[in-house]
Amino acid sequence: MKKVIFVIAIFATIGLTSCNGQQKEKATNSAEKTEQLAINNVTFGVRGNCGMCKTTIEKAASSVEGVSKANWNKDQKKIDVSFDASKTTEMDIQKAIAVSGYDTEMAKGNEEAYTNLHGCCKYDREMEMNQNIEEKKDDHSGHNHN
Ligand SMILES: [Cu+2]
Repeated sequence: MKKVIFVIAIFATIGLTSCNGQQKEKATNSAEKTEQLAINNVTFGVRGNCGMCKTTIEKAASSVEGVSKANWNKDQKKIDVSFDASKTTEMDIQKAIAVSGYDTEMAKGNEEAYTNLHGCCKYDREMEMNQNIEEKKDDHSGHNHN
């Protein structure tokens, strides 16, 4: 009888061990998911004129560690950025763009860098940023039933 209990105890131990193994695997998976969730997609206004501006702005944004995607829209004066929230912040990205001479919603373009921009890139510093987007957002909130 004691022997039977001993055998059961062994099997129970094996069962627990393999169960622990599975739990570890699950934990790893959820950690990966959390990492994926840390990718933030943001859109903010950036002033600029042309394709050359686009190159400079996107290069500045992409140079920030953690930024995986940067796409500036010439017509709407806005940029779509994807970044790893555990490595950088939206503010840091806006600052990096400002250092390259371009005004963003939250950071004013560096004066010296602006002066050194190509003639066609010297954008109007009063230019409206993030065009159309704000209107769309306002329209949308108007339809909310909250
Ligand atoms: Cu330009």
